Amino acid sequence: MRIGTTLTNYIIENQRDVQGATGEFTGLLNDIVVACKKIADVVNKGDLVNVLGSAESENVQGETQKKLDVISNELMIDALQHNGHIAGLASEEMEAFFSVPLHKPSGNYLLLVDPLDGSSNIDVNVSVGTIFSILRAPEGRRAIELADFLRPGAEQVAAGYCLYGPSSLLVLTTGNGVSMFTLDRDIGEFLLTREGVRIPEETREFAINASNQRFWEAPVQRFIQECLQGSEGPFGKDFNMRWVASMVAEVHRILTRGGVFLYPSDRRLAAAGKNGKLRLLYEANPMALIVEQAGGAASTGLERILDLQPEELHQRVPVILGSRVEVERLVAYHAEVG
Ligand code: P6P
Repeated sequence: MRIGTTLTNYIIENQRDVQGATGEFTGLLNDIVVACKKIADVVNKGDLVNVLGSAESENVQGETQKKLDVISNELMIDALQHNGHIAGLASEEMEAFFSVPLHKPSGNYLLLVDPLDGSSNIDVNVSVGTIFSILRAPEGRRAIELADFLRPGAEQVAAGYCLYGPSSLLVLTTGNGVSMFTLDRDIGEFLLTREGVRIPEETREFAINASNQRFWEAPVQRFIQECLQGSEGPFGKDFNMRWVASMVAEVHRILTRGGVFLYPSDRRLAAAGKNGKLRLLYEANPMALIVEQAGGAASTGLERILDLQPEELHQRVPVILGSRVEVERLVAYHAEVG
């Protein structure tokens, strides 16, 4: 596809990749893009429009919401709910899913979204992002049920993220590779800037919150120790470490130059009844699809993320993703301890 083409034209020209796609899929992506442009604008303005800081409320996870968490969620719902391209929507910021009323125009897709991931970074001006996952809605017009959202990530029709950084970038897969689009603010369009993105098979860079080291399980302890041993250790190469505390930024770095990202479960999280920190449906699954479509791998350490059968809307899952060689080594270490 011609570099510089708009995202809308790109989707229209690639619509055949989405099985059974009609103009509706293009319309859905356009709605998501409109929301991302609005989020990019308000994130970029920040203090100028008094949107930083706490919203003085908590989300379903019991985490304090930032004002921009709430605003981003509202922008996403407003862009999606009236246009008849979805039948339902689930969001990190809402305990229950949203179902389009039966008397309103409805579409053949379900959207699952983390409207603003990494928002703890927003007050310190570090990159944040929107993550989205698209499933096909059930056949026939009926009320949407929770089970309609609880589908393995391998069933995603498309997945993507929008990274609000030095550039605002939208990264998308519809199951036929990964493409990147950069927002041209002068014309208000996302333009194709990279296509056929591939993650290097091996890496010298790992990303993990090392302050949790004392809580990690043995396979993760072993892997990170061996990375730190560098060229004197079993990997025979020195490693670099990064931790942005914004999954979208970490995944984008990995798509760009390789790497392995870990947010494993640990004793601290397990004691709180949490199986990891990241959410399966609107963080791990979309990122796993993108990473696999770029030739990488994504696992819990024990299972391929895209194979998991979700049991709850906001369930958490350990995440290890990125360059295939290092992910597979971590999976092997987990297998050794059973
Ligand atoms: P920690 C952001 O809150 C997030 O969900 C991910 O984007 C990020 O990778 C992780 O949590 C950061 O977690 O424990 O380092 O703050």
